[in-house]
Amino acid sequence: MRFSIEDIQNKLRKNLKGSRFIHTLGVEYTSVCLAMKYEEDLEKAELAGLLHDCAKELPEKKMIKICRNHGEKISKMEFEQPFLLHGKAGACIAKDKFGIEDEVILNAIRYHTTGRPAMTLLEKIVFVADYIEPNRKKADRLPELRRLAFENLDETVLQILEQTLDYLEKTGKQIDRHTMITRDYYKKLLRSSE
Ligand code: DGI
Ligand code: FE
Ligand code: FE
Repeated sequence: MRFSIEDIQNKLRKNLKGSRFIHTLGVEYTSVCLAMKYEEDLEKAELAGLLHDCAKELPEKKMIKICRNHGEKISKMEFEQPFLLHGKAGACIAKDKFGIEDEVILNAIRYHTTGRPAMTLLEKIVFVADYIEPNRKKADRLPELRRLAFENLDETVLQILEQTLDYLEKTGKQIDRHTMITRDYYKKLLRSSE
């Protein structure tokens, strides 16, 4: 069963707290804007943006259970910090509850927190939209990153990863190796000639 965008919005409106729902809509339309710029399928971008955080508010135990039931690998780090699983769990829910079968959409949801090396265009769009959407207020250099996102998507991915790692280091948070591996990949891709 495929749901319309409006059906999905209505379900999420009921299930997410207000600020999370507003963020979700921000990622939805920012993903569509980036899809226009980079010629990605608009509907895929809209669905991926809309559903990217659909598992974010589930109890941690439930996230682990959903991932287990779907055969998703759970690393030691993800066991210790289950919020890192909300992308994987979100992809499972998008499939089961919202009828999304397209792996390109599911992967954009799955990898939106840490990213991964050689992301697809849709993965990069959702990763960047999540960070720059207009309701985000706290990150540094947002005006600059918002402009850059429409000029050079890979460079924006790299700068977001560097800024995120900087923040995690400064606040003493544990760093998932995938965040680092993704940063290293984009650094090599973009800075290797320097
Ligand atoms: O779900 P959102 O808050 O909209 O955004 P998100 O899924 O990108 O999650 C953002 C948070 O994830 C942000 O506070 C940084 C954090 N994060 C990203 N990579 C790592 C990480 N947190 C830890 N502990 N380790 C990581 O490697
Ligand atoms: Fe998220
Ligand atoms: Fe988000």
